[in-house]
Amino acid sequence: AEIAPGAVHTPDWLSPDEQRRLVAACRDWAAAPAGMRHTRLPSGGVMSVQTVCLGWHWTPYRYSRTTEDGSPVKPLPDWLADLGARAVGDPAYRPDIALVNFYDQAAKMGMHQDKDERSDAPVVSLSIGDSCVFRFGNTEHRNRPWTDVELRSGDLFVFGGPSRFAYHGVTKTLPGTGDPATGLAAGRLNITLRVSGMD
Ligand code: MD3
Ligand code: FE
Repeated sequence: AEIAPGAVHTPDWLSPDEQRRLVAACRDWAAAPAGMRHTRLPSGGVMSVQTVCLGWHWTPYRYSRTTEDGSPVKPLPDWLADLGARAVGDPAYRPDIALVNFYDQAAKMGMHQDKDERSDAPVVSLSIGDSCVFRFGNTEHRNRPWTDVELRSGDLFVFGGPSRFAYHGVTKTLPGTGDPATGLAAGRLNITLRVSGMD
């Protein structure tokens, strides 16, 4: 379903097997060094979401090849870039950044734009575990109009064209809605694939 020009939601895109494989991979990626942590904000606060980055490390508001403590960022495996190419239906799409977000039952993400990439290539989003309420806004400001969409385990979202720089966020997760058979007993995982536009 196209919820806005360039914003395409494909429910149930990942097979149960692919979801299990991704959960297992996320467990490896979450391990130190360069593992999962609450991103520290310039304000002094920390994000409620926990994140591990592959390819390039994101801190507000730039990408680098090393984490805060100087550890090298984990590589983005070819099989994950291939999955991204399949998601957008273009073998030439080669993401070199993956951000893996983990939401516990209290985590949310405020309305923001993703502008730190130097590319307007699409962003691919994959969701696993508990469902969430995803808020898709407009390109002007973080306020209305927006559309709330429930994202469930296995769902794919591609944000390209005019939707690439739209404000978006996660207002809440819906605890207990995930299937433990994915290997995730609780919480929500979101994997976004992006093109950095950097060498
Ligand atoms: C629309 N993640 O990591 S995924 C993020 O569920 C982020 O963890 C949310 O927003 C999550 O930056 C939302 C959907 C998403 C991701 C990136 C986008 C929508 C987007 C970039 C541009 C436009
Ligand atoms: Fe985002």
